[in-house]
Amino acid sequence: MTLLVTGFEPFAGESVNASWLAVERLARGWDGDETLATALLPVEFARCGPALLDAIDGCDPRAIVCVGEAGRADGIRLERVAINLDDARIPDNAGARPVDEPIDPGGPAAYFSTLPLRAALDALQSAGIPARMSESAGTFACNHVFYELMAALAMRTDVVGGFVHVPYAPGQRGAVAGVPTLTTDVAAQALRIVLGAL
Ligand code: PCA
Repeated sequence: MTLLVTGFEPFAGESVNASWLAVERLARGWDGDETLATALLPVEFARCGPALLDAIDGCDPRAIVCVGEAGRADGIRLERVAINLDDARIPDNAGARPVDEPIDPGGPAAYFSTLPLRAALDALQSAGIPARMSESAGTFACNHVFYELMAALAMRTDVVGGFVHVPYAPGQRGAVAGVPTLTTDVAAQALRIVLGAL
């Protein structure tokens, strides 16, 4: 069986994205029984969903965990709900800045994650990793991908999926004094734990 984990390209003037650093680190140290597939998604409203769907088609996973960076998050955020809304505070990497736009005008208002989030949270906390449930993945590209993921899985009972936000990695531009960070090693360990809860 295959597990698909995705991360994002850098955005907002950063040269790296903590989510992709963590996914790369996870993949490098992977020794699980299942095959781990990874994909790097563009921070572009128009292209991130199709890129995710291509990756899913390419590896036929039984579970999909999309990972994004949430600067200023103080720990791992297990996203519970994707909402049908694009509302960008800054332009994406292609210069698009949708405001107050539905992702799918005919779609439901929201979808819930189908990952075992409670088990994942308990395991993260037992491992001493700062983590919490989150009721909003925002209204930028991460929520957009999360919504498109859950829409694609809505008719499938054989595949689970969801979204996890990680804080900045140390050394990122946005990680100025007072902003919490999580090392890439710990973020990768957190992703391993989330996969272990499946
Ligand atoms: N974080 C952004 C988009 C890409 C990423 O890593 C977000 O939270 O929407």
